[in-house]
This record gives sequence, structure tokens and C-alpha cells, in this order.
Amino acid sequence: MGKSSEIKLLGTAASPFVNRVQFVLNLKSIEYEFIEENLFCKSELLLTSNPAYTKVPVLFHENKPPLAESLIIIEYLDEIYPDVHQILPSDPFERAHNRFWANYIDTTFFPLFTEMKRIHSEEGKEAIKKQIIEASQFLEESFVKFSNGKAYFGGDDAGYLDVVLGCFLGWIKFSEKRNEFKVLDEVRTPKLLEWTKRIWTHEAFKDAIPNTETLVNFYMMLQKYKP
Ligand SMILES: N[C@@H](CCC(=O)N[C@@H](CS)C(=O)NCC(=O)O)C(=O)O
Repeated sequence: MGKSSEIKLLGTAASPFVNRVQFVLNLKSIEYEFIEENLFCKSELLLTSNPAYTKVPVLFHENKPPLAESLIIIEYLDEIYPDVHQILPSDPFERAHNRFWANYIDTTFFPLFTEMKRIHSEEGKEAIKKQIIEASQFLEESFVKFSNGKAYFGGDDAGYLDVVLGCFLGWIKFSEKRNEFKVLDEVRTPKLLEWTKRIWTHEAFKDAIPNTETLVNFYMMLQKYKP
């Protein structure tokens, strides 16, 4: 049960996009009410609050119209609560660069995992694994650049890209087990591997990320309703 406040979040715990918003709300210590959505039988609230996509997350802030799309929501939260744990850098070029990689993660990297789920031939799966590994090496390079020798993409503490990529870690781990391969390892992506260990133990993250059982249940529902 969430807390009653001026912020309400419509979502489901298994969604990495919803987890991004939860992670940022935690980083900024913002109280909110969580409204659980059933994506396999969408509520009237979801259909009317995000009619264009009918997807979660959707954020309700005071009496303003609802806001959808995880990246838009977390940037909005960063703008309205700039004084606590700013996630985007203040320099415009740095900000643009962060957005470039977030876009890469959302449009190139993560969709490969969805693709993997749809493909059944061994040959097809191997081709996707190769693409995932190539993409993870780009992410390793970007981590090295952004972190500049520090612990996170955001420097000394979690920032925008830590939130964006970090919330996919549960699903990445799930896919590694299911498809018997390693996305991140000591040889190809040593820095990112270290980073994942840090993120898993980050207080604001631990509270936002679902457990394996939640992911497995959601995956089974997906197989049933959206094979
Ligand atoms: N680009 C969106 C993606 C959101 C998204 O795909 N949400 C999924 C849950 S993980 C959803 O609501 N799916 C419902 C559907 O596809 O009908 C974001 O960043 O918020």
C-alpha cells in the first residue's frame, strides 16, 4: 500500500519503465501513492489517462493532467524537485549526451531482449545474442566516459543513466539465465559489471526493483497473453 500524497503513480511492479520512476522518487525522497495496474486487463484509469499508448507508467501530480512515458516523467520530477538529488547534469551538452544514450538504451539495446523472446530458432537467438553483446560494449565505453573513474554514470551517486539502464538489470539477469549467455562479463564489460553490483545494493534502487518471482510471474503472463 502506498502513502497518500500529491503524487500518484499508476504502474506494475514488474515494469522496468515504472521502476525508473520509483527509483527517482526514492532518490528524491518523494512520497507517493502506487496504484497497481493489471496490464492483462487494462483499467479504465489507464485507458483514459494514457489513451495514446495505454502503457504504464502514468504519473498524476496534483490536479494536473496525467503524464506518461518514463523518461518524460523522470525529467519532469527532476525539474520540479531540483534541490534533492538532481539526476540530469546542469550542463546542456552533458544533458544532451545523457539523453542520446538513454535513447540508445530504449530504442536499440533493450528491444533486442524483447526480440529474443519472440525468436525461437537457435540460429536467430545466436544472432540476437551477438547484437546484444556488441551493444553492451558500447554501453561499457559510455560508462567509462560518463563515470570518469567514479562509481556511477552520474559520478559519485546514481544519475539519469544509472536509472535508465539500471532498471533493466532484473530483466537482463532473467534473460541471461533463460538463454544461457552472459550480457556483462569481466572481460568485455568489466566496469559495467562492477557497476551492476553497486546498483543492486543502492538503497533507492533495492526498493524500486521487483524480485525474481515477480518477473517470472509477469513473463508467464506475457507468454500467455502476448506470445
Ligand atoms: N516508452 C514507454 C514504454 C512503457 C512500456 O512499454 N510499458 C509496458 C510495461 S513494461 C506496458 O505498459 N505495456 C502495455 C502494452 O504494451 O499494452 C516508457 O518509457 O514509459
